[in-house]
Amino acid sequence: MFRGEFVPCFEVAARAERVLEELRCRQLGVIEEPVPFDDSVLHRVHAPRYVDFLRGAWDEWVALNPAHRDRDALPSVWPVRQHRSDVLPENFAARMGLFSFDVGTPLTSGTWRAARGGAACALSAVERIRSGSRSAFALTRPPGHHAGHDFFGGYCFLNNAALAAQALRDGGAERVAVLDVDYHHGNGTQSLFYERADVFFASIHGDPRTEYPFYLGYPDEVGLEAGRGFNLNIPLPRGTEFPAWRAALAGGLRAIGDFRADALVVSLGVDTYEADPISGFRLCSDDYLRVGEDIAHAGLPTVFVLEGGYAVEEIGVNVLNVLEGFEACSS
Ligand code: Q9C
Ligand code: ZN
Repeated sequence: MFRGEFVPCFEVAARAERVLEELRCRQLGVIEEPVPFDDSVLHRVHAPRYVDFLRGAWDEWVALNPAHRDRDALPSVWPVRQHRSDVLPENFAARMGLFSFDVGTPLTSGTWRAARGGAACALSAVERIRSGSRSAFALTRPPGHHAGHDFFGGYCFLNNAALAAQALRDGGAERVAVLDVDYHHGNGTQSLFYERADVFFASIHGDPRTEYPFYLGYPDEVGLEAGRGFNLNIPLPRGTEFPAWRAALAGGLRAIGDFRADALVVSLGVDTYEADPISGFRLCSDDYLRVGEDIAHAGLPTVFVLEGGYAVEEIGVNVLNVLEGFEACSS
């Protein structure tokens, strides 16, 4: 749902297929299926009642009316400030609104399976790191960084990067950094770790004064309580080109270095690309090689998690350029 009409979704299965195709083509590392996991792992990041909702949502939607079988579910009503979010309504639409923040994120018949599969990829990538690999890439789709403790939006349902960061912590890493380079601010990830000193969140993104998700991502958001000083937002204006973007990346990486992280999770969105249909930065395909190199120079075990990137034709090349640049500088 966009500007009052139904339009084709930008977040499509072909995105993942293009990345997989390019992965096969460049023969960078080994490609593995994710390892199964128990849903209780999701509760390390997400509220149980939220996970329960997502798991059952499609069947509930179809139970309301069999005609819903070929219609996406979208929210239509939301609690705002001073409304209650402690009581769980019985009404399906009311629960859907409680757990979401935009009307552009349809829930479809395959949503739970795909989101859960993405979470499995992120957790399996962490396992790879734990068994000694320098890096692993989770080919996740739908993306995750807009999903919070109990909300979906921005095409995201389960926060794959946050699940990876938490799994690294649970596996013994003392300090984990999340570097979010997607065009859009990672509002879900930031809010999950905002009061924590063990997970540093740094994000480079379109200025929230004009860019989605609008309500978070300003530079004065530095963390709260124990988390104070462990959140870094670097917003840049629409139209930003690679030299300025790269300088912001250097700033993010410097902060991560000062934090003395044991491991790094990269929320890898390539919607910073010049031809992205919904974003406003101007990175070129070759620039992504430099992005990978710069990230590699942090010298950390690194889990890459795919986020946005909607120029479907070029998404594979752009993602693989990051991974190839990283690889070239880490062996
Ligand atoms: N014209 C991620 O990149 N607004 N999410 C779309 C469409 C929502 C992007 C406006 C963008 C969400 C993970
Ligand atoms: Zn994005």
